[in-house]
Amino acid sequence: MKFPKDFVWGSATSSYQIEGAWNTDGRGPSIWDAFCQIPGKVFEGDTGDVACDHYHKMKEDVALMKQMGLTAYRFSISWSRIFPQGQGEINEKGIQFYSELIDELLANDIEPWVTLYHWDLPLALQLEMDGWLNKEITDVFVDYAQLCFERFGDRVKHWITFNEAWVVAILGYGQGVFAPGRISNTEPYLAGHHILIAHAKAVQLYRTKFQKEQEGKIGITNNCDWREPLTDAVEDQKAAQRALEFFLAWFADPIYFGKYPKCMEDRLGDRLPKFTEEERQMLLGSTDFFGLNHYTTMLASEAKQINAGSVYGNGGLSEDQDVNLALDPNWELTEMQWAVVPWGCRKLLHWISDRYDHPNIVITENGCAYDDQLENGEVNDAKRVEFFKGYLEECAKAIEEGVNLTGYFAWSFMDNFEWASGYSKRFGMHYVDFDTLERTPKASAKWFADFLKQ
Ligand code: PNW
Repeated sequence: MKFPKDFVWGSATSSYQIEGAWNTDGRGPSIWDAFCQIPGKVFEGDTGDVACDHYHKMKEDVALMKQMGLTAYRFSISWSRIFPQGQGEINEKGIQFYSELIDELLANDIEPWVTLYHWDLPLALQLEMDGWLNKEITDVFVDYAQLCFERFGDRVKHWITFNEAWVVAILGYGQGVFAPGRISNTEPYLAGHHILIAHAKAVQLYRTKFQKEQEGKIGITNNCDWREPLTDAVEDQKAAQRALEFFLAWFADPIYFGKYPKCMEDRLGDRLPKFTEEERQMLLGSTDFFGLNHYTTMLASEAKQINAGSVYGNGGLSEDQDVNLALDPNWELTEMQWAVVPWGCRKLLHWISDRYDHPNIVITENGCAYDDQLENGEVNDAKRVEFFKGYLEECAKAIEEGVNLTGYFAWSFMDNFEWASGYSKRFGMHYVDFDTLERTPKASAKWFADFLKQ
C-alpha cells in the first residue's frame, strides 16, 4: 500500500462519547444528557455521564496516541462546556480543558483537528429556541465558533464546523432515534438547511477575521455509505444515484454548486427550504476540504413498494427517494449490522471526485464495531485489523487512480458511548473497561502503530 508522504494519519472521537464529567467544572447539559434520561431511548439506559472519563484521563489518552504514532487527532468541543447555556456567559474552566488538550497534543507532535459540533447541542438552546428548527440558532452557533477561533485558533489549524448533518437531520429530526428525538418528514430538511447556513456563516467569519493571521483550514464533514445498484437495470442505477444524492449531495451540492440536488427539489417540493441569494453565495466554496465519514455499502433498487419496517423506512428517507435498500447475503456484517465492503469505499471516493471536480478529500471517520472481549489482558480484534487493511487498500488504489485523498482518521481511538447503542458496541482500537475505565490497546492499535512506522 502506497500513501503520499504528507498524508495525514489520525484517529477520531467526539466529546459526548468520551469525556464524561457531565456536570464537572461548570459544564451545562446538552440534548444528549437529556435524551439519555428518557426510558427506552438508549440501550440499557446507558448515559455519557462518565463515558471513558477522558476529561480526567486526557494526558494518559494523548500518551497512548503518541505510542501509536498518530500524527493527528480529531476531537470535538462540547459547546455546553464552554457556554453552559449555549450563549451568554463563558465557562473559563471549559476553555481551559480544551486549551490544555491542544497543548498536550502539540507537545506530542499530534495535530489537533477540531470539530465544533458533534451533536451535543446545549440543552438550553433546544428548550429556548427549538434547536436546529429555528433559523436564529445559526447566529448563536457563529458566536460559539468565534469564541473557539479566538481562544484556540492560534494553535488549531484544522476546523470542522459540523459532523454529519445527515445524522442530525434524519436520525435526530426524522426517525427520532437520536437526540432531540423528533419524528417528522419535514423537519429533517429544515434542520439540515439551518445547519448548512450556520456552517457557511462560521466559515465566512473564519475567512474574514481569522484565517489570514491563523493560517488554518476550515471545512465540514459529511457521512455517506456507498449505494450499489442491485441490478444493471436503468431504474436501479438511477435509484442508487438518487440515494447518493439524498445522502451526500444534499449537503455537498449547496457547498460546491450553491443549490440542492434537482432530484430532491423535484421530489420534496415545498418541504425543501430555499436559500436566499446571499446564502447561496456564502455557501458556494465554503469548505477547504471534503470531510467524509464512510462506513458501509448497501444495494439500491427502484422502490415499487417500500420495504416495510426497514430502519430506513421512517422519517423522510426511503419514502422520499423511492429507493429500496438491501444487503448482499455474502457480505460480512459488523456488530452494527453494517456490511464490510471495502470496494464501496473506493467507488464512493471516485463518485465524489467526479461530481465535485477533484476536491481534497479527508476521510474523517472509518472503522467498525465488533464484540471485542478482553482475554488474559489482551484483545485480539483480528476482524478490525482485516477491516482497516481492506479499506486502506482501496484508499491507496483510489489515490493511485487519481483521487485526491489526503488523510484518514480511524474511528475510533477507544471504545466509547455509541449513542443509542450505549456501551454495547465496541468501535475503538483501545479496549475500555467501563467499570475500571482502564484502557488496553487491541491488536488493531498495534497493527496501526506498525503500519504507521513503515
Ligand atoms: C458516526 N447511520 O455516526 C458518528 O460520527 C460517530 O459519532 C459514531 O460513533 C460512528 O459514526 C459510529 O456509529 C453514525 O445510521 C451513526 O448511517 C449512524 C449512521 C452513520 C454514522
